Amino acid sequence: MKVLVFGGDGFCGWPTSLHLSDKGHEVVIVDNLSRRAIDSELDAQSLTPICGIDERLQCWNSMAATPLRFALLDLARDYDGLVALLSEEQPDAVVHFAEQRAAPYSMKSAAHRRYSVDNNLTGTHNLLCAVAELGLDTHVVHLGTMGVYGYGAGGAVIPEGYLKVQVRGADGALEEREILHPCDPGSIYHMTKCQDQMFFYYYNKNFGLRVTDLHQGIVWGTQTDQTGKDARLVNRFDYDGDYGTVLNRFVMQAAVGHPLTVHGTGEQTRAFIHIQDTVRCVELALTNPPAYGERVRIFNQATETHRLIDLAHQIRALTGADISFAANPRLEARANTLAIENTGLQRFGWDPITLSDGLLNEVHAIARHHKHRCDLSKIPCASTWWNASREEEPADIRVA
Ligand code: NAD
Ligand code: USQ
Repeated sequence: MKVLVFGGDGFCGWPTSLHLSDKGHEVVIVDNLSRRAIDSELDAQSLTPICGIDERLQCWNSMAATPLRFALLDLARDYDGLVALLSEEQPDAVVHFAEQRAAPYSMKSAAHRRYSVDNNLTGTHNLLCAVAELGLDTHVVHLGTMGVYGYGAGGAVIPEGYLKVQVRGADGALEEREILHPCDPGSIYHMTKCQDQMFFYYYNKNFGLRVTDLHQGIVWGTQTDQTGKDARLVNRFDYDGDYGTVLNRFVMQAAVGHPLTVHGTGEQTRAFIHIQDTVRCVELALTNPPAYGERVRIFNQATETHRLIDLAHQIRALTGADISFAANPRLEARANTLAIENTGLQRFGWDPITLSDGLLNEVHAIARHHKHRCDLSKIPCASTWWNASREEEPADIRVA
């Protein structure tokens, strides 16, 4: 299969590109390297020393049966370039990772909110519009987020994208319908993912595009079978207050002797998935495309849910780290329950990796190995989600 991986230089996109290439697919990475530019803007580097894209490709291609190719392209700004690329390559599928993905970054300032919206929404729309304009038979696989549902279902199991509801028909009788699950975004970033869904719905309905939307939980871990093959292939490990995600941050904080930074009570519950499973799930989505005429296919790409405080205790038990509680810079419920359905991808053969599989030790070892690269000043989360000019932190939002 020929696959274009948009955002293939990023944390999820790079290991996915290597995995697909390893499986014999023809892969072209398409990226504008904006994530590397944001590293410079924030003066924050990956904990692992990632190589430039040329060196990455050279290294992989020296050992791969099918060479990886690269196209430098801004999905949101270069529509003509995109049309030319798709027309030239005629891919069987595209994987769309190419969005600004950090919720705190999207909440830093008006400029960051506008950039996140412009980049994510225009990028997604350009991709769909170009596939439709060219009349391509290309399956679009998109990385969405569990955060589109919000975290306030109060223990009701979150289905895979569609919710069964009852409406009263013209004859007064109750009829069952399935609707897109209501959205409840917490950040501007999450809002862009909610709006992406409407683009998918429209292009699927009006142009017959085949789309799979993978609502992914928080990804943890760094290395996959392929990125571990050579130091030049190492995946990125974000730990800073904007891009670092909670579980990797806790493990890395333990490695550098920093107290684990729990926001608020730590009773927030979130969904998680290991990076090795990200790459497997994307492959399963690609090799099991929706049929023509099928509505947008949505899977919850998440393995398990945990309360943050329980994760912190688990890491303390593993490493002896201290736990600190900071005022929550975000506007989110102090505590929530989260139950999710995730059988869709398992039906295609996904056997999920869980926290109990021992991979936390591997992440800790990687963090310890590179801890000399950590800039402790980058650890605090400085992006507040409420109006900082107000004197007091707002009251907690809806508690599930
Ligand atoms: P990342 O920031 O590491 O990678 C995104 C890549 O896309 C970067 O290489 C960036 O340069 C590129 N990109 C961004 N805008 C672009 C544009 N306009 N044109 C071309 N390239 C562009 O992010 P990630 O962690 O790899 O996440 C990838 C996707 O998965 C995102 O859409 C994100 O929302 C989703 N996701 C990530 C997580 C997670 O925990 N990391 C969890 C759920 C969903
Ligand atoms: N948190 C802490 N301490 C920290 C960092 C975060 O307690 O040091 C808390 C946050 O307040 C929040 C939770 O941990 O309650 C999750 O934060 P996060 O930064 O790990 O994850 P999030 O902002 O939700 O975003 C990440 C990815 C995003 C993806 C999302 C999946 O960056 O791309 O969409 O996870 S999900 O959370 O399922 O929506």
